[in-house]
Amino acid sequence: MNRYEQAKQMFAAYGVDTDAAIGKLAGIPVSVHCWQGDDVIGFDGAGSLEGGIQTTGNYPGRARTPEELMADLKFAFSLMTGKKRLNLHASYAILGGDAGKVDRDAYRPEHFAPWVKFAKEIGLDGIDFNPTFFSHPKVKNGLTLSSPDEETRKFWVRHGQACLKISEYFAEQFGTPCLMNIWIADGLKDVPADRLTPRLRLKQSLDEILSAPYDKNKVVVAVESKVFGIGLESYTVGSNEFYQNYAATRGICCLLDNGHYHPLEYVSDKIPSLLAFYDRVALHVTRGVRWDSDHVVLLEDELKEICKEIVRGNATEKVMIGLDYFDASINRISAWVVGERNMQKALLFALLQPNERLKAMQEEGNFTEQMMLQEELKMLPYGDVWEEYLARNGFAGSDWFQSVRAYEKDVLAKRR
Ligand code: RNT
Ligand code: ZN
Repeated sequence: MNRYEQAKQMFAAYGVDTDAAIGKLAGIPVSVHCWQGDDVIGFDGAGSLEGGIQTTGNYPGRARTPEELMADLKFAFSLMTGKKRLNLHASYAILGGDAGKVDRDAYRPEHFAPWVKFAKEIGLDGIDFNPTFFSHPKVKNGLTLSSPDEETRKFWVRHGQACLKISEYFAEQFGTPCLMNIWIADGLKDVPADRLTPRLRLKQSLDEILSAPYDKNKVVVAVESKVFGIGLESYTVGSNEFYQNYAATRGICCLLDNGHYHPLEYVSDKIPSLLAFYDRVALHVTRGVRWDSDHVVLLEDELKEICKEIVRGNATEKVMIGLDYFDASINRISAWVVGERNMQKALLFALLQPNERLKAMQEEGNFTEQMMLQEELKMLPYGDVWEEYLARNGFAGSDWFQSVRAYEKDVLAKRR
């Protein structure tokens, strides 16, 4: 009996079907962020990353052009497992002859056509999208949609509307809904004199964006809250309460980024809270170290807990999983692959729990056995099931890191 057959029996003893788990895992889409490859700079002219977020490190090989980023993504995707989507930001527009002429408030689907072609060529499930409300000269005093300057505010409203059209285009091209996630950095460094007025303006701006016609079956709009940003420590206009109420009253959804809450608040607990009210919940899976640092996703307890909530809440089709991290201090391809594989590993871990049995114990108040079982389960041979999953998906015995090293030597190191 090989290791997988043995593992299969061990899990079966707990009532867990490993074959079913492997099959299910392959069908859960994960949206991979393009911005790990170029340190969140994009191609529409930004010289540096602004908006309270930061990449640190200067490991060689940052992608500087669409061609380089696509080549890196293609390679990284070839090493990732499972059903994958591409998550793009508006700042990754490929403007061609429109460069310097067309601003973000007038981007059109055609500026993203090369991305569609690329994603189709490598067999992705679809593209998700994010308007880019940062790293741009029209961010005024750190504000966009909540700006008191009407011209500024209107510019960013038009940007949001333009992005709805582009999102719809992505959905049509792939036949899968496109998640359009709105995150703005708007906030203040120091103690505000007025916390309400900017929020009222944000509410108005979002209403104006959503008043543009779009097909709700094609575009799923989400809003992403945050606690603070660098240089914006005292006040964030788009807070958790603001967006949750906004989403609930407007029939859109919330995006939870697990780097965006106070250290003892857990996204694993927020997911089921929202599932009690919403058809969909979107995620940015990241890893904050001390702050919203966007370190590479590791296989940690909270990630497993997040996945358990998705799986045992029967919500693999309701929770839209996206990754959001950017580390410039290590090989960026490796960063992409390690994080994506950890997402998959955590999902597999959750799929391999005897969830119904554990739930029944909780319902019966059988907490003694529930604790015992949860702890016993931690030592089962998950790795053997993971290896089988890899083998069934064409990764048998592959030393993926070897090829990353070779790519670094042949491609990345030559970018100076
Ligand atoms: C910032 C948010 C946001 C960005 C990306 C680039 O704190 O997490 O989602 O990381 O949009
Ligand atoms: Zn995020």
